[in-house]
Amino acid sequence: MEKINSSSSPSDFTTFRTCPLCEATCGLEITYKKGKAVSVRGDKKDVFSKGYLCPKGAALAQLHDDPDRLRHPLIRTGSTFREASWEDAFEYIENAFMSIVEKHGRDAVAAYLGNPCSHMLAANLCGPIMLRALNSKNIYSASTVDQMPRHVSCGFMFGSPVSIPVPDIDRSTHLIILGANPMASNGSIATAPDFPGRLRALKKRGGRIVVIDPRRTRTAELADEYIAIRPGSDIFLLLAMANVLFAEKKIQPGRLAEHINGLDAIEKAVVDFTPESVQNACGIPADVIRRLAGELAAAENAAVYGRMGISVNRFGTAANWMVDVLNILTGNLDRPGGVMFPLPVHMPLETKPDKRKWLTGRWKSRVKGIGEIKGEFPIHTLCDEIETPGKGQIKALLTVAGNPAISLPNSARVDKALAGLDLMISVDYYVNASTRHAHVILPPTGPLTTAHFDIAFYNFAVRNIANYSPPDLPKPSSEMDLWEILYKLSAIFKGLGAATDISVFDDMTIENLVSNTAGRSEEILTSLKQYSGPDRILDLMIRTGAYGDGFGRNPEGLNLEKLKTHVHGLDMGPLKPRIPGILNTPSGKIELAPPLFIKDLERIASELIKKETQELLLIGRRHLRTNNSWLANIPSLVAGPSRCTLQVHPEDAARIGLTDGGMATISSRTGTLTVPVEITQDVRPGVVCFPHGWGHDQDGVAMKVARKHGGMNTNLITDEAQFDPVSGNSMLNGVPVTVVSAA
Ligand SMILES: Nc1nc2c(c(=O)[nH]1)N[C@H]1C(S)=C(S)[C@@H](COP(=O)(O)OP(=O)(O)OC[C@H]3O[C@@H](n4cnc5c(=O)[nH]c(N)nc54)[C@H](O)[C@@H]3O)O[C@H]1N2
Ligand SMILES: Nc1nc2c(c(=O)[nH]1)N[C@H]1C(S)=C(S)[C@@H](COP(=O)(O)OP(=O)(O)OC[C@H]3O[C@@H](n4cnc5c(=O)[nH]c(N)nc54)[C@H](O)[C@@H]3O)O[C@H]1N2
Ligand code: SF4
Ligand SMILES: [Mo]
Repeated sequence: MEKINSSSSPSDFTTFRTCPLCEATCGLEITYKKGKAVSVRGDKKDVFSKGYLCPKGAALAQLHDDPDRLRHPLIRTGSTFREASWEDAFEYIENAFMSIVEKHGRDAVAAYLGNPCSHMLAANLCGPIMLRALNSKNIYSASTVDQMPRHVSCGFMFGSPVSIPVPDIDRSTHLIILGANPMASNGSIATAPDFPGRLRALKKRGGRIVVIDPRRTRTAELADEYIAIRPGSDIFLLLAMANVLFAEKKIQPGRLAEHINGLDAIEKAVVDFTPESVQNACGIPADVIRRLAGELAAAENAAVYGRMGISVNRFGTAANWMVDVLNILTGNLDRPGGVMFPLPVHMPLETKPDKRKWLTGRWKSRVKGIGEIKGEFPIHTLCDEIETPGKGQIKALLTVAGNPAISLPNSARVDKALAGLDLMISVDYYVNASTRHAHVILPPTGPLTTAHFDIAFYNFAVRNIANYSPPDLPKPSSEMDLWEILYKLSAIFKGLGAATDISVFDDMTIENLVSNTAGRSEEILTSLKQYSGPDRILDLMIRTGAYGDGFGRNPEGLNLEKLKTHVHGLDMGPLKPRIPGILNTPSGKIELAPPLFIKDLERIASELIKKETQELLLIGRRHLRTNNSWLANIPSLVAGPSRCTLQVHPEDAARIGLTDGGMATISSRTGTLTVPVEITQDVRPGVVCFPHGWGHDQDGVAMKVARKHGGMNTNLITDEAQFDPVSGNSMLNGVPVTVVSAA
């Protein structure tokens, strides 16, 4: 069932698999000739994406066959690398790791998990096992330059940082989008292949879309109304909308009324945030704010959806919190067409309330005493921990699928810190700006020779969907799958040794996982025997999950074997209400007014009275043909004119003396960049916009195409000292900058 042979030759065939490159999980139809992928199209029969694909998905075969994508481990020799065997690479790591741990302890070894970790089956399921084996406090990830505010707001409100409601866009009649540009990003924390098509369908149904963004994006162009907001000020708008709902007696939580705590506290908290008091701060007139609130309350159903743009600033948690408060006050949480909680096949039906409050700050970072969030430290303090001598100083760093030297704020500092490490181990496809500093690079096998299942993103899908893709091609014997690499590292970190047999470690792992299955562990282990690695964990999760066969208890139920027969995916239908079952707070209710968030309002209110400055505020932008910093080596994705332009409003350009196509120097506390200028009405006056993920021409980067299209790295001017203290999330948008002409 997995492959359809299209001719008599066994090496000519067609496969259907899920694209691993973004959150949209599109189905691909890949044609192979002589065992090589020759075309990638959208799979018309895919139950979720129905044939949609974007230029990145179409380039998946180019990525797989990219000659610069590493096929062998590399070990540093002076300023270059030599190809090494896997045995040599792991032995090197074991020796270096052990010597650092003996001298400096476990916290001296840090890990950074990059964005693709959330896309990969092996990273999702075997990554946590490796981190437990590492047993270091110094864990970091791309989450704190991204969605950590969303986790924190949901953790406190619903009791679990991964219980995140998503906009039910296929049934919505009113959608307010703040700080998201799904026309370019294809959607985020809202898995919806063909997001553009779904938005058009919403309009066709007579629905209304409002986009709130400092830049008139393609999503804004498609919307019924576009509102240009001042960067970083969504919290003021959202508080004022809540204020209006109370003032105009439009609170209507409906069936949620019996499931919420803190309604009075919210009313009190927002009372001073009148539309008049916030209009200057957010740049939106009071009457527009009133109308937005009124329309939201009046809609038959509605979803307020906020993403990157409201998260990566100093009030990210508060803004994510208020988004859900508005959804709750208008009765739109957990109802069709509002925002709903998905129930994927690998999750259990009921979260078992353990009655313990979800907490942050359970332990603190060494240098600045920054609290842990969701088991990790905010990335803004990584360099503090690498640079500051003393017991527990980071001496070694493991990166898995991350490019911190380009993706993190104040990249110049990050780059220097990486260069000074005693040991850097990188699990990555490329020698790029970050991994060029590694002592060992371990490349996992490519995207077409590994299995795929979206553990993370089916949690956020706008329908309950499951789709498993086996490897299209056999993995070459000289390559290792990501899970095998992670288990080898786990064995080393646990002190079991680099020579540990992966299958032995794999058996140990699964035995551990089933050890608490009430007397059935032998029987369960036997039924899981046909699989290994992440597939085996996935089968266990599916069978004990909401739709699972319960290892015989529900014979009609699902298991991996059955799922595999659905080559175009399995659609369990639209989202269903999940409250109260999903709530995991000690009260068993939704906490509308967590004390930590209420307290944060003091800080937020104090910003309201600050006087306006003349500084310009820098925001970022994504392009359909990019994926953060890492697909720039694919020719079809970088073709055409450079996308690294500084967008400036004509009024600002005239005042500063900039010309379209001329050069400007942009500077901040952390650095200076000279960049080409693009004058456009699309950005709000007072805002300049530059994309992230560029700057690939450093010494040692072994990506020929990316080097030619190098571009400039905007994170040389973003500032790690600016962050949201509640979630630790960095501020990447709304960065104050000075721009002058470089003519
Ligand atoms: N093509 C492509 N797709 C991607 C990615 C990519 O790099 N390229 N990256 C993936 C990743 S890792 C992520 S996290 C997602 C992100 O997915 P989205 O959140 O949809 O991503 P962005 O396109 O960055 O949209 C953020 C929007 O917020 C706006 N904005 C900036 N500051 C503010 C503000 O203060 N308030 C408001 N209201 N808006 C603001 C920006 O102008 C921008 O339009 O995309 C994913 N998909
Ligand atoms: N200024 C600014 N900065 C930003 C953002 C922004 O909007 N503006 N966005 C932020 C966001 S949302 C994110 S998520 C981060 C992303 O930050 P990172 O996750 O650090 O960076 P990526 O560019 O996604 O780099 C991914 C790395 O993983 C490797 N890789 C890709 N696929 C695989 C795989 O299957 N296996 C392995 N082992 N390696 C793989 C690639 O070669 C690359 O080195 O950037 C953040 N930085
Ligand atoms: S939208 Fe995302 S999942 Fe779909 S083809 Fe493009 S990169 Fe792949
Ligand atoms: Mo991200």
